Amino acid sequence: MALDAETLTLLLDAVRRFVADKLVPAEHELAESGVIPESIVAGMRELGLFGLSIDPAYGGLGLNMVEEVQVAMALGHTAPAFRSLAGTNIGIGSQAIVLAGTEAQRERYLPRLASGELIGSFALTEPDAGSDAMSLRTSAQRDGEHYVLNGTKRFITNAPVAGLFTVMARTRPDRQSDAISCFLVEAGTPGLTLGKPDKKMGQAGSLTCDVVFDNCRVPAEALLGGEEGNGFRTAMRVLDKGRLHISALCVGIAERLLGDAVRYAAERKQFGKPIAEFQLIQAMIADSQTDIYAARTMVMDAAAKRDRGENTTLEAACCKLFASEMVGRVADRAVQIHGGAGYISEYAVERFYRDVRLFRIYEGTSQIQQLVIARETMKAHGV
Ligand code: COS
Repeated sequence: MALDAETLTLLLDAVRRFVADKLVPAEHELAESGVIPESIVAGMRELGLFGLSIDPAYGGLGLNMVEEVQVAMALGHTAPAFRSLAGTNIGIGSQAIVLAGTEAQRERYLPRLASGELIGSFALTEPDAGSDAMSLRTSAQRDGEHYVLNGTKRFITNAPVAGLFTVMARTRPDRQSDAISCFLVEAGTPGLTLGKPDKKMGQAGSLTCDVVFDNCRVPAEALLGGEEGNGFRTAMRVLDKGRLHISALCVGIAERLLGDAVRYAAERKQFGKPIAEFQLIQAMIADSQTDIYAARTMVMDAAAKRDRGENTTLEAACCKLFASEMVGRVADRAVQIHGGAGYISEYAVERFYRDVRLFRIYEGTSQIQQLVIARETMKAHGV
């Protein structure tokens, strides 16, 4: 469902103001403490950020993809850990229920995910199943009116604060996509425990940890959609959307980094003039601006295609590959323009340089995006 133009403008203005007035000033403190203040979480709830992609019938804003990516770009202008808290509810933590849940599952979870009262978490990755998601070993065995889950999930975003886990588990041992099913497991279920929060290279405040299932018994109604065998395909569909959202976030962060670099270049004087007047600095500015324009255009095009109901597996992978690599290049140039200051944590570019490294890895590495793009391209050519 699309918002009218005026409502969308008001929403984007409100998000941009919230980012500039509340989040950017709190970035440094977040990096030091790793904790998002309650007042900021409350502000995010008030803006409706947790429910961006959830239908208004369940209390969300029901944005279409073109609208959602614009909000993600706006949120990219600050430390990505802020977006990450709402990010799982917007994307991988809610979309399996939106796409494939039963009406009872939607009614039970979507309103609380939309309000941010409940944090959702997507549990696919395992110690021995990363890029090869289909090799996951977590099992779910039917036992009367229950399933019993056993296995370990790794690097699960927002797991330390999640109230609900969307868990991909094997209901058959063979390597077929329909051997994998999806379960909605509530935090506090006996047999579900969490590992210690991971210490990461960047994105302090975005929490990840292991999720361990040890004879964790869930009612049969926890099976997503009430049907076994749809878990893998649902996960892939969820990732198609998630990859577009992450691409938009990369665009927003790159815009922020270029803004920081340009302002620094205008202030910093060497050889008697601002370094912005040197052509070698201008070349880096120009390359970053070109990169951002290309990525933004790709994301908007793919989002519009998705809104028209077309399959965007190929486009989402192209966007994720290009935008995540692009923001890495832009961050690198931003550090270079800052010179020695760019290596010092007082300047935001040092932190962003570490933060953006994750985008080339999670929700599918660059190499997995290349694989998907090549497969889809060959398919389109009948090969
Ligand atoms: N949408 C819907 N269905 C999809 C799909 C998509 N985007 N991609 C694959 N599928 C379906 C296929 O159609 C196939 O269905 P059938 O078994 O009914 O024919 C099934 O899923 C298996 O697909 P495929 O054969 O392509 O599986 P592979 O094991 O070869 O690999 C990749 C799939 C590599 C693309 C997948 O494992 C992947 O994306 N890995 C990265 C995982 C990831 O992003 N992890 C991040 C953690 S979550 S933050």
